[in-house]
Amino acid sequence: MNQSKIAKTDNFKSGFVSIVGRPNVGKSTLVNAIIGKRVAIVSKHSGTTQRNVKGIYNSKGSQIVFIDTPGFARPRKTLGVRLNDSVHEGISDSDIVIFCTPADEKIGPGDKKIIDSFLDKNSRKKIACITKADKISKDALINKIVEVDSLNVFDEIVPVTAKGNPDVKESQENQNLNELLDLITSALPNGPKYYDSTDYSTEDELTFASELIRQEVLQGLQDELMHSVAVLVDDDIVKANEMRATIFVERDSQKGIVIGKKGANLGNIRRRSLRALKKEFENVESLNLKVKVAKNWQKDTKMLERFSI
Ligand SMILES: Nc1nc2c(ncn2[C@@H]2O[C@H](COP(=O)(O)OP(=O)(O)OP(=O)(O)O)[C@@H](O)[C@H]2O)c(=O)[nH]1
Ligand SMILES: [Mg+2]
Repeated sequence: MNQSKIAKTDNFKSGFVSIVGRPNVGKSTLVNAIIGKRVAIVSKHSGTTQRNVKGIYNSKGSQIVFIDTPGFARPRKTLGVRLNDSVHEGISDSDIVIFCTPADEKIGPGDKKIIDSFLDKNSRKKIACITKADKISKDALINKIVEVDSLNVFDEIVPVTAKGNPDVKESQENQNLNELLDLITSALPNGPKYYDSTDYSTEDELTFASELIRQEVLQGLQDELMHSVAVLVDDDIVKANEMRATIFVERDSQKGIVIGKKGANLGNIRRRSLRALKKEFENVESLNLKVKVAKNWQKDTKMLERFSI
């Protein structure tokens, strides 16, 4: 190996950064905006992310692996317990913890619970991101920074705005993401490339395709119902032109809602999903969607495993 190559490797920074926070605070949107691609799905509902999703940021001198975790909340079913376990796992696996809290909401007991879970891990650098900074005035943002600072927990506090779904043109622009990246990079140790520099996600194609469809199912649903939805793409078909997938719900009545009057809702989901899938998978030409009832799958460990949760 020549000298210059050794020197370069010596200066290379890399590591793992977990993104934690209550549900719906903008964790997945932040990761997508940093990576510049859709790594994790986003919705207006709490509880969208159901597993740790890794997004990989590659630059000349660094590789940062972001671990987007599910929103941490009081668990009501086995699903909720699993989601919280994923958050703890994400924290343990990381060099830096980014705690997200939205600009337009006060810090509450839900936030404190999450902070407690990484507080004892003194060796980790702790960054607070005040998300959705576009939602409040500059003056209000200063007060928010003071509120977060008074917790005496964080090494850095960064207000950020992250553009939402990469497919939707929204009025807000990304703000402070480069500053955040600089802070992270300077705090990371020298290390190896964990993944190939062309990788930006660790999700396999099947899971990614299922998630794209789930995002479209969630769009029109009420909050209560969204937790009951899971999607599985038939595994032998992902490389073929015709993709087939099943939407699972927990009860017959929910099946009716997802299908809609004369199948109208399912038709819309299918159309939107196909559009999203075609953008990511060149070969996909058609999508066949079925809706099935899997009674109480949120409490069923075997089903949760089947859905990779
Ligand atoms: N105005 C504004 N909205 C945002 C911003 N970031 C996220 N959002 C919106 O907040 C909602 C929740 O975003 P997600 O990224 O799904 O939140 P999350 O924390 O990953 O949620 P869970 O996966 O449920 O824990 C979506 O409707 C986003 O479009 C932002 O910077 N500004
Ligand atoms: Mg999320």
